[in-house]
Order: sequence, then C-alpha cells, then structure tokens
Amino acid sequence: MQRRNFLKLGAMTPLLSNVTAINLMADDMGKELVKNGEIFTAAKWGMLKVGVKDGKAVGSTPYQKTSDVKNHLQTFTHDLIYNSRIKYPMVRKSYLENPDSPKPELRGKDEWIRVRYEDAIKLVARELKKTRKAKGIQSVFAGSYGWKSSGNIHNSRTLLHRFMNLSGGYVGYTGDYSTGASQVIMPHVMGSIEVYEQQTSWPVVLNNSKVVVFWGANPITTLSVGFSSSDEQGFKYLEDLKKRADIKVIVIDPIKSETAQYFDKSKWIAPRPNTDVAMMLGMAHYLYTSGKFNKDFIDTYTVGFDKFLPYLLGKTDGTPKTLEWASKICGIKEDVIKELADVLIDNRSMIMSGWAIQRADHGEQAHWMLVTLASMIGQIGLEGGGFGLSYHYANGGNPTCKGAVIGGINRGDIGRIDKNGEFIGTANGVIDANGKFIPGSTPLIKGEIDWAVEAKKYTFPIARIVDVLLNPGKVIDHDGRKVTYPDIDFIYWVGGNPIVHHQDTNVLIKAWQKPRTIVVHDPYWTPSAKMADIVFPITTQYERNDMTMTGDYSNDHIAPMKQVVEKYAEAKDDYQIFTDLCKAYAKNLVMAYTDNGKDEFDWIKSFYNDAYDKILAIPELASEMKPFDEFWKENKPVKFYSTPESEAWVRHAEFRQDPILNPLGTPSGLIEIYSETIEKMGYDDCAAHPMWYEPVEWLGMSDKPAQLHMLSVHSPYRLHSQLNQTSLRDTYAVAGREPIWINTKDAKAKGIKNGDLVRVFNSRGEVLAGAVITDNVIPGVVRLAQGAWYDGFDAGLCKNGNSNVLTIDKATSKLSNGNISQTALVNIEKFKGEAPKLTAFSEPKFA
Ligand code: PGD
Repeated sequence: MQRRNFLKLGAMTPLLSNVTAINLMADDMGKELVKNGEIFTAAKWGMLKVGVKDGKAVGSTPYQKTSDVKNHLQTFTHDLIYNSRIKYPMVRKSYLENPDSPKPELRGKDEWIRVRYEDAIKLVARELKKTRKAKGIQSVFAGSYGWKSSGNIHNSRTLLHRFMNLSGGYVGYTGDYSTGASQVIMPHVMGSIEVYEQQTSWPVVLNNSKVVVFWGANPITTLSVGFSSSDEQGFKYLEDLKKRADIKVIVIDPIKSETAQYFDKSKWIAPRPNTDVAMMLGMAHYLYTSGKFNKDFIDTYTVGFDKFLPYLLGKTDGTPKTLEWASKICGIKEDVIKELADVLIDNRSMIMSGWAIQRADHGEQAHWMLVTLASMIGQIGLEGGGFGLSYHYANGGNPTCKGAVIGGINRGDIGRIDKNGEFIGTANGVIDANGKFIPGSTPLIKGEIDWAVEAKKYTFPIARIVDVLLNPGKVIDHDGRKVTYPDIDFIYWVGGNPIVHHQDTNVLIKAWQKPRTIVVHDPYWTPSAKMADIVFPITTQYERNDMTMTGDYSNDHIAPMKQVVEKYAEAKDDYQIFTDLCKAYAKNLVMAYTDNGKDEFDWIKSFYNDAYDKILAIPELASEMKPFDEFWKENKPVKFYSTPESEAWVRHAEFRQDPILNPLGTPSGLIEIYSETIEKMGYDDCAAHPMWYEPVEWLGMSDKPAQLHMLSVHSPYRLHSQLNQTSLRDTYAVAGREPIWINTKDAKAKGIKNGDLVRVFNSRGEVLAGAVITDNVIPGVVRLAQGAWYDGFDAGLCKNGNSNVLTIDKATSKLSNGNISQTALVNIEKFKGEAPKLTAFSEPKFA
C-alpha cells in the first residue's frame, strides 16, 4: 500500500483513528509483533487491516473496496479475539475423575476443571491409545467437519488428520452439509461435481445474458465469505448487473431475500418451500407440449429424455405434470410459471442456482430437474446461457487468474507404530538411525493390517453421524454401495461446531453421550466445546502467522496473514498441540509430523518459495512476486490478474462444440436425463430420472404436524456459527434473541407483534426467537437463520434460537444421504412468562 493511500484510509476509519500512523509503515514489520499500527491479514470474509493499539486489537476495516455492498462481517475482529474465549486446557469433572466411566450423560451440564497443558496432552495420548487398542480403528472418528478459519498452515482439520493418520488411522467421512445431495447426483448427470467448479465468467454473462435467474440463491448474503478467503469480486459483478436495465433479473425464493431486495427492479417469484421441482416440471411440460423446447439440444447432447417423457406426460403414473398440476403444488399461478418458461427460452438466460433447494428432502431432484429444464431450453455451453451451481458461492464466475497457487500442509500417510511404541514409518517413508524421517517407500510388513483400507471401509456420509453413533454396525445404501457404520467411542473435533450445525439437536445431544471420549479444539466456548470432555484453547487466526490464497476459483492474491496480537491466555496453535501429542504418543512420530522439526515460518516460507519458483519460470509474471523476506516484511498481498481467455471462459463450451471429442464424464459422455447407473441401484427414493417426491413435511401435506414451514437460511451476519458472539449481534438481535421473520398475516392471526419474544416449537424441540413482522416472507413461511449457538443445556428449550433444534435428521435419499435442513414445519406463539437469561456466550460452570 502506498503511504499516502494508507494514511487516507486510516483517516476515514473511526475505529482506527487513534492509531499512531508513524508506526504503521510496512518497513517496520518483520517477524516482530507490532504493538501500535495496522496489520494486513485475510479472513474468510476477505482481506482486512487490523488496528492494534498498545498490543491490543482495536478494530478492523476492509483492505479493498470492490463495491458499495456492505460486508457485515469485516469489522468485528477485536471481538473475535476477546469474546467467549477458552482460557485454559479444561477437562470435564466426571471424565477427569474416571475416564473409564466418565458419566457421558453429564456432558453439557457437568463442571469443568482447569488442568496443566502437559497433563491434558498426556491424558489425550493415553486415552486415544487405549481406545485404539481396545476397539480398533473404527472407534476413532476424526473426520471433524467444519469451516474453521483461513490459513494454509494452521489448517486445523488437516492438522488433525495428519496426526491421526501418522499415529495409526481414523474413521473419516464423505460428503458435506453444503451440497450433500448435489455433489453425488451431479457426477451421474453432468459427469462432474458442478457445485465446486468455476462458472461461465461474469464478463461473459454481463455481455450476453438477457435474463439472470437466482433460483434459491442469495448471493448478496453468501458472497460475504469464501472457503479460503473471499476475493470480494462477486458484489462488484452484482452491482454491475443491477446497473444493466437490459438484463432482466428474476429471483425465485419463498423469501424476499437480501438479493431480491437488492435487485429492487427484479421479479420475485415465491413458491412454497421445497416445491421447486414441481414448478420446473410444469415448465418442462409446457415447453414440451407447446413444441417450444430445443429438440436439437436434447437429441445431440442428452440421453434418456425418451424415458423421462412418459413420466412428464403422466403415462407412467396417470398424472401429467401440467402447469395446473404444478401450480397447485408450488402455489404460483399457471400464467406466471408459463411466462417464466417463455422468458427463459426466448432469451439468452443464465439460471444461477443456490444449494438450499438441494438441502431438502429428496434434494437430488432439484438440480437434476434444473439440468433437465436447462437442457430443454438448450443454452448450456453458450455464452451467458445455461445454468450454474456456484455463482452464489466463493465468487464463482470471477475469472481465474494466471499466477501461482500456494500449497498447504497435507494429511500425511498412515503411520506404523511397532510393539515398543516407536513410530517406524509410513508407506512412503522411514525413520533412519538418527531418528530423522526419510521419505521413500517401505511396503507394509506381511500380515499387518492395512489401516488405509480399514479406515476407508468405515467412511460414512457425514450428515448421518447421529444415526452412526446410535446404530453401530448398521448397513446403509449410499450411491450404489453399502456402508457399514463404525462403532465410534472416541471423537476428536477441531474447526467445526457440530452441536450447532447438525439437524435435530435434541437427538444429537443423546447420540453425543455414546462415545467414551470427546476432545475439542476451539478458540471459544461454543456448544460443541461445552459438550466435550477435554478442550484445548486455540489461538484465533489473528494470533499466529500464516498465508492464504484469496478467491477459491479466481486465486487472485497470495495474502500474508501476519500475527496481529499475542496469543490469548493459554491458547495454543493446533499445530503446537498436535506436535506435542505426537511426542507423547510415540517415539519419533513428531519427526514425520513436523517434517523433521519445521515451525510455522519454515512451512510458510517453503510454500511461498515453491510458488515463487513457479512464477520465476513465467517471464511475464516474474516481477509479480518478491523473495520471501521482502514479501513478509512488506505485509501486503501479491496480486495476480485474469487473462483474456479466463474472462471469455464459458462452462461446457467445449462439450457443446464437440460432444464426441469432448465428452462429459458420464457413462454416455452426454447429459444423463435418465441414468442407467442409478436405475441399477434400484432405490425406492431416487428413481432413474428426475421426479417430484412429496417431502416428509411441507405446506401442501394433508395432515401437517405443524403449521409453518421454517427455512433455516444462512445469516447475513454470521459465517455459520462464527461471529455469533461478537457485538455484530447487537445490530440484528430482536428481544435479545435470534430474529425470526414472520409474515404479517400469520403474525396477526397469532397476536404477535414486531419485537415480541416468541416460542417456536414442534415435536422435536423448542427455541426462543425475536419476532420480525414482514411481507418479505410469504404467508405460511418463517425464516430463522442457522448458526445461532445452541443454548439449552440447562433449560430444555434453546434460549438463543438455534434452528436445528427444530429441523429433521433424515437423509435426502439412499443415493446421497445429504441433510434436509430446509424441510421442517414449526409452530409459533408469543412467549409467556419471564424470559430466561441468555447463557449461550458465557463460560460453563467451573469446579
Ligand atoms: P462454523 O460455525 O463455521 O460451522 O458448520 P460448521 O461446523 O462449519 O464452525 C467452525 C468452528 O471452527 C467455530 O467454532 C470456530 O470457532 C472454529 N475455529 C475457527 N478457527 C479455528 C482454528 O484455527 N482451530 C480450531 N481448532 N477451531 C477453529 C457449517 C455447516 O452447517 C454447513 S457448511 C452448512 S452448508 C449447513 N448449513 C445449514 C443450513 O443451511 N441450515 C441448517 N439448519 N443447518 C445447517 N448446518 C450446516
């Protein structure tokens, strides 16, 4: 940053106005901590400047301004450093008293005891060894799902996997909570995963599309974050789109989302939740029967339309999927559905779909039917036409840059520990006579169990974790194969908040009582930390040195993440803890774990230098990067740029040009509207072509167990559960609780007023929330965002409005076993009596 610009930015920033500017210059920033100044870093919510005064963080501001859209998450770094922190290693009282009979039913209620760090390390090493010895590899679950924080070295989940692999293996998972259904169905249909892939570039969309549809997508909220670190370009493209009067924007969503509100001239079509497939079928029926559909595209680029047609026309089940039929299910008038189909086929149209519609019962069908509809429209592979499943995520469509991508720490191989408790090597390396780890292949000793194979055998779809804990040994179907549930007795979780993110919390809490040991690493007293036996206080990303790329698809910067403040209380890096665990677990293990003693700077430097070498080999880019020491001292990101080719990039263009030379990865090489692979699986809940299935709970069912459909969307004010404990919450909480949107008519019928404390409940549980009365949600629907920290250990009801207390823990289908968090009916009433005190962000009881 130029000194001039830097001072200008500083002056504009009230939070940082007291910072002594003289101390801020990059030249002063080496490896020493800066006590007064401004430090560059990058978080999931973009690149930041964090102000420090007398060694304390005092606020943060965005490093770059790409648009006028506000990213709410960027200015609360100081609260992330100081609020709700775990100060010391702690062990749950009953566990410490007797780890063999630790009273798991007291998890979440028991008192905690502070222990010395060295003792906590010894305890974990001893109990892990004990469990592995008594119950085998299947008893240790260390999949550890979660969004953690940015950084390629302090990557908590990979660090855990590295420790668990090298020390003997663990059970992991497949899939995720984001795209559980789509990431399994899409490879059968499109031959690729689609949901985590680069999209047709935004410049192409803006130059060619005449219609842009956000189908169940809310990018104005979800583009606040990226998995590495947001490149923040998505908002800029949305801003460009808004300025274009010649491009029609349509938002399809039961909620007038932040995106629908931002595009104030857009058309808002609001179907009943979970009925999009019916609406799409109605459109498909109309396009077919009117002869408007693109027959050439269907004939050239797809297979199986002929087998889907009898279902569409009602020949197989006696129900033609007419506009009238669709309208009755989705609640949208026939002429609106017809007009939508006409607009899409008469214009160059890009359908940008989010993932919520597949996070529902039979979620596979939503994107399968979307692809079928897009095939009938026939614009896939054309400039600005077709569909995209990742425009709302990590700034998909921001063109990929030419540059270098930095590496990160890896999971390591499965290690071997001999009878004397010494680590002797992995399939790819041995410990030499001097105790150094030397890479090189050593075959498994004859007769020894191949832990890699053993671990893989028990890998299960992550959203089934409660079913796994409650039913060890059960065999389920998954994507054409059988999965045997492991018998889990030891859970190690880092970088995630399962008690908040999993569905049907009350059953989850019961299942969480099954294992003998639960270890959690987290900076904060999250509900998942409170439900553990042993917790380690972890540094936030602002208390350690690291590095990240920005832009999951664009890779537009290498961003240094220089330590901002001293480590909080007794907090330690995950890397430090696993290094110490290795030492306690087996002789020489630490050498493989640390690659013979590397510290964080050694890793940072080696990843940077690998990237630097690649850049030096590209003459036109050679000046973009500097030697490591200069880069680190300068404390600013390296920027890479898109190319004419990446700006003109069109997804599936090559396939469209020549489907024989450039086939898709499906068995036929074409888009599979009918999949023989899925047909062979013979599942009763996922047929071989897209279909409308009634969700287990929805507004159109005859015997509704509750009245309103709850959508547990992603909050504009959090990243999942992250930032719930910051003062950002003060700006959105209602009646001191998580806000719930209720339609004006529904609220009136129940005598609920704006700002009232309400009780939201169903047969699965109850939560408190604060009422927001609005017409931005259709009658019959309520919006309660996911991610509020569960606060019901003492009360039975969640005082902080965690929506997962009310959601259903059921698999989407046997095909993908994804979660169905957007399928749930609830009741609502005004809360009577004295409001219980919120304890979500307080420490638990200490002995
Ligand atoms: P986060 O809140 O991001 O949620 O679930 P996920 O578990 O990813 O949790 C990350 C945790 O990591 C935080 O507690 C944070 O403090 C901790 N952490 C951060 N940095 C570090 C570190 O360096 N080391 C360690 N040890 N810990 C760290 C998200 C999941 O929720 C997802 S991805 C989706 S898409 C789902 N969405 C929904 C939904 O739409 N609706 C409902 N009802 N439920 C959902 N659940 C799912």
